[in-house]
Amino acid sequence: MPANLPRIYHKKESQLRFAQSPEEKISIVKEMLAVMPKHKGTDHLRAELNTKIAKLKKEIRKKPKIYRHDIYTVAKDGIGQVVLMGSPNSGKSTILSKLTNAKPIIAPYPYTTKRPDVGMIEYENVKIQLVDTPPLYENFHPPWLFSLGRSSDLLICVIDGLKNVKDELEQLLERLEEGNMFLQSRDFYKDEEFMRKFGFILVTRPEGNSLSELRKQYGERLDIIEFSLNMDFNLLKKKIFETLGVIRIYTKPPGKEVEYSEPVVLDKGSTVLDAAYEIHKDFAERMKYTRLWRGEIHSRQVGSDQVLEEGDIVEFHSR
Ligand SMILES: Nc1nc2c(ncn2[C@@H]2O[C@H](COP(=O)(O)OP(=O)(O)OP(=O)(O)O)[C@@H](O)[C@H]2O)c(=O)[nH]1
Ligand SMILES: [Mg+2]
Repeated sequence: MPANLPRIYHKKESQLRFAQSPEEKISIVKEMLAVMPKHKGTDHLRAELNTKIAKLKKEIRKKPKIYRHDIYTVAKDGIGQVVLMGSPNSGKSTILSKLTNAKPIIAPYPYTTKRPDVGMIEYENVKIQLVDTPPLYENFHPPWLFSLGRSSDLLICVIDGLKNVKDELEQLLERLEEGNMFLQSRDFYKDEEFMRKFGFILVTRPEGNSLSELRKQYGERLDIIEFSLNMDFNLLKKKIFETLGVIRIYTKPPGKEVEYSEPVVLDKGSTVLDAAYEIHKDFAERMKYTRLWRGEIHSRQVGSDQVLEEGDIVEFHSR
């Protein structure tokens, strides 16, 4: 019997390849187990993953105690976790305070933020989690900070426009590579050596600095956006939503109205089956057939492998 694993499982599996600490690996394997359907075809894989967890736990027990608690994790919330990273005093906490209701400490001197601060971006009918982090600088690469970056859904790197932006960006990208991350836009080529991290660059206080040279050099790989205190923050929120690479679909219980206030958020390219899994694992397993409404097209019955688009309405019929 084939395992028939959902898309989210494969996404986690590729994350596991780049994980560095055993703690991070355990948390990814646990997520893989949580999304795995329960049937005979997955019994073997389930056992394998449980053995893997046991081995990793053994590895942790062997490590000196001091490292064990050296990890700050941020539980994901909303439709995606966006992490701000960058050098000291670049404006990360300022960005968090402008896009969300969070009140982080902002100060005109570096090394202000000591641990992750979290806020929620409200954009149309969705909420996106934004995480501010301590600065990333030479000789300070706590494993938990890289781990947070890797597990994020989107990485925004912040550059201080008062400094030499080219040097700043170069150093930042190098540091990310030390953490196994390659920052790029969604449509850039696939790099196999590092984990592809989708995101963009925000340059704060860009007034005195021309970004045209920077864009010439990095523009194909990365979007470079100017941040200023009087910009239209809604445009920035839109950019964040769009770079998350998700679609919103709506469900319609049979015989009832569409639930527009509660979109189901899926990765682009997701199918009807992925949508059912997102709602509930058992639900996906009981699915009989699905009707789809798209734009002007009247409803039609579709298979579980139908790829969904932004704004689709689905009506699941279960056994
Ligand atoms: N004018 C202006 N000032 C900014 C901007 N972004 C940040 N600042 C100022 O720069 C200083 C540092 O900002 P923070 O938001 O604390 O920077 P940070 O990156 O969180 O700093 P660390 O937590 O130390 O890494 C503060 O005095 C901010 O008011 C900006 O876009 N324009
Ligand atoms: Mg800060």
